[in-house]
Amino acid sequence: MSEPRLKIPEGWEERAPEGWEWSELWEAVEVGKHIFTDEFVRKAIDTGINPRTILDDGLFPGFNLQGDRFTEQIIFIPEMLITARAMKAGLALIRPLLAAQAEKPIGVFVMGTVLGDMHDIGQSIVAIMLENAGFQLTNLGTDVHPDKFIETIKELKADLVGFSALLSTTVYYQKVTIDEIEKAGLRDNVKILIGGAPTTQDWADEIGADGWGRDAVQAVKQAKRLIAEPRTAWA
Ligand code: B12
Repeated sequence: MSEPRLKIPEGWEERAPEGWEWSELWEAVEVGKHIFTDEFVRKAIDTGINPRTILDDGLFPGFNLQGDRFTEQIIFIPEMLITARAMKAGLALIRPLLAAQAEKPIGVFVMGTVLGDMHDIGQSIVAIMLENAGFQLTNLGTDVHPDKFIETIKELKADLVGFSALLSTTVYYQKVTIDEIEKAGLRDNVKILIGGAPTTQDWADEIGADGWGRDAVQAVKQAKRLIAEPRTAWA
């Protein structure tokens, strides 16, 4: 494969104020300058740029460029981690803005990345979008043991739970977690949504999940579908 290149979002100028430039942010995320990223995203928010635009046009280009390099083994874990830290600095500022736009709570959603898996950028974005769609969101983070999911589902009387997995090895723990929920006698109380790059609708069907989301938009669509479906009420 040829050397990965920065993919500039088409039409970004129309979504930004006159004279605005994202290139400094693209580079900051790429090289992992998280303090600069924080400052730049604050400036974008203060300027009134839509948070989704900041995410798509401002934060993703530099992140994706490094992601492609990581996949091609041009860079390795340390470089990818500092890029992820910068990305998360930006996400942390956007999250409350999107949550503030949310409608009244439509359901309790517990999100987490399954056991053995440290990837959390995608699930954080899904969580932010679900919050924005009106779900009351608890994010358990990464490397979540099935017992932790079960404990939290019970404690919060969750309506939905979401399992993210990015590795072809850890998708197996989506199945294990579903099996454990079943064994704990909670399977009829909670709807289960899965996602992550190596997952598919076929995999979701195979492991008995209730839904699968390719991306954050689909995740919200599926969550809204599932919240309307009948399930056993919590005692
Ligand atoms: C960033 C990254 C890392 C970072 C993670 C930092 C962090 N805080 O997340 C670090 C450097 C730690 C890392 C480590 C490793 N990684 Co990595 N990583 C990536 C990378 C570059 C980007 C992943 C990402 O964030 N994508 C962006 C988000 C937005 O996309 P997403 O996660 O797919 O999420 C979207 C959808 O999938 C969906 N979605 C996600 N979750 C959920 C959940 C639900 C419920 C729903 C409905 C939807 C949904 O919606 C999201 C938004 O659209 C990918 C390659 C790539 N370009 O994708 C490799 C990649 C995933 N990593 C890979 C590997 C191999 C590893 C390591 C094993 C490397 C190593 N040798 O140690 C370790 C594993 C560590 C571990 N135990 O988890 C491989 C996996 C291959 C495979 N199929 O198994 C990939 C594909 C790279 C590659 N081609 O080699 N990685």
